[in-house]
Amino acid sequence: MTEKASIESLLQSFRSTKRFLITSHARPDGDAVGSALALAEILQQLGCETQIIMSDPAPYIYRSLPGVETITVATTAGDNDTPAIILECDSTERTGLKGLDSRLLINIDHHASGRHYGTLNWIDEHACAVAEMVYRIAVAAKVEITPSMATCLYAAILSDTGSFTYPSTTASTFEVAHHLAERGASPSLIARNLYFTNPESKIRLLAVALSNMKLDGQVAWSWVTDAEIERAGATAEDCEGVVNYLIGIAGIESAVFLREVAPGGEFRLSIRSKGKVDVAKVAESFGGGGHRSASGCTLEGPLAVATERILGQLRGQLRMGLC
Ligand SMILES: [Mn+2]
Repeated sequence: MTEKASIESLLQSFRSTKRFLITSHARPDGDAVGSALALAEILQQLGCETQIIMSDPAPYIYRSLPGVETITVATTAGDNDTPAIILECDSTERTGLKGLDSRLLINIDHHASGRHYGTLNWIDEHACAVAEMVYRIAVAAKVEITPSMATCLYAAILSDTGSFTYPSTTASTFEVAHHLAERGASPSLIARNLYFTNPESKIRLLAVALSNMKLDGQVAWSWVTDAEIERAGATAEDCEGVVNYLIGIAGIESAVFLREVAPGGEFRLSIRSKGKVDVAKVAESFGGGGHRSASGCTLEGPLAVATERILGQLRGQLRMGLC
């Protein structure tokens, strides 16, 4: 289906439905939170009632986004008759919410790993963020792009493009950003809220993670244990973005950061690539997903085993590419 046809069928559904549940993945990122908030506003302008439910709260740095207080944190999706719009998830399980499967599902995603599990599906892996797709819906629906909507969408795009640095950043990304800035998004204020309001615990945890760093050839990796997270007074959320420091090293092509989820148990992995390695494929081979240059998955511990498994895959991919 073309983009125009996909958006048209979404708009038909939006116009004929009174109430929507909006959700996104567990441990929501800036794109998940910003896009959900902006989409809720679009739907409200179209006369729909909306409820945003997520299985985890919005990360600290996104708590200044307008409307963030309307997000309900719960483990079940509530009323079975309410159609659900699921943003950037390749399955209903990814939401962390129970009770989604027996209702009308609208799936909007920009991941290469996206699957057509919904009643309606719009997957555009070329979109720099799901927020870009939500923006296109707003334009097609001819709703007013308010300053709060513009702020949420701009923050989502800024974070999901790595501050306009990932390969997904194109001229059209800047066109969208340009329009959002015209509609009331403040680039400097949003950047301040995203990058200069970190909790102290996040920087303390970063110090631990960087002291654990190892380099081998073109691969960098690091980890934090459950005990180290606790000692730093940090949370799982404080681990977001650590991997970007590792991939920032000259000569490194691929980086991985492992966070212990439970003592001796599982590790949550964030994987990055500068382009030679397709880390979406690597994550998928372990049941995860994401983009070519940024992905994630979960591996069983202990740490040495999880590390060897992921490094084996990354080294294998680098060898295959004869890099
Ligand atoms: Mn995204």
